[in-house]
Amino acid sequence: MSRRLEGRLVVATHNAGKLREMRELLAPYGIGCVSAGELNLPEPEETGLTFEENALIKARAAAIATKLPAFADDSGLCVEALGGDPGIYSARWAGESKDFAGAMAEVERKLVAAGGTTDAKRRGSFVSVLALVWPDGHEEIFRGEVHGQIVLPRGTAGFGYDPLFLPDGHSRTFGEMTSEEKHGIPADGSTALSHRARAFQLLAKACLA
Ligand code: ITT
Repeated sequence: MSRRLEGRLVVATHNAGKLREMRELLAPYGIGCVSAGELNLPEPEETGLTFEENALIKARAAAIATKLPAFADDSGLCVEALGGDPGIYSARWAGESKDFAGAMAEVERKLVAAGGTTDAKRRGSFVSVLALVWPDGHEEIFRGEVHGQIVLPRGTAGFGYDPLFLPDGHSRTFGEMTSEEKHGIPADGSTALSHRARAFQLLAKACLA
């Protein structure tokens, strides 16, 4: 049974790009939020083997530390020809220095080595799993995905791997889109574009409606 979210919330992330998107998604619902980064909460080790496990690890740690409901995203880029890599390791491929130009070059190098020379062999998806955890232990989890092509990086908008991802049905990469195009929630109730916005639509229907 889903539970309605009210009052104040901790967004359990240390990633500024994600935080910006999550704040934009939450704003219309009048939910105030503070981030784990702003509260200087320690980053829990992401020891899970799935997006779901890691999202729960982050949300549980923040809910316990703050006694507030906590909202975490675990997300990543999954490249079919690489067996789903970098997947849950997407942030780790960029290293301590968060070198996403280097991580995107690594994806391209490995993809070419794996035979990714035609459109059909350059398929991939972005995945976002959102976990909501209340201090009393109640938990909810939502998953969103968007499929598309892995292309040579284009554009400077967004964050992380946005420049190399061309969503199906579009001619511009996430790195070339405005934030409204990438993760805006359509007013007519149709499905949003990005993985995170799609997961958020499910969360909003269950816990914010
Ligand atoms: P937190 O755990 O503190 O939230 P993180 O960056 O470590 O931050 P993840 O472990 O979930 O987060 O790693 C997800 C990585 O996948 C992220 O760093 C990006 O590089 C990439 N990613 C996820 N969503 C993305 C998006 O919408 N656009 C581009 N890259 C994205």
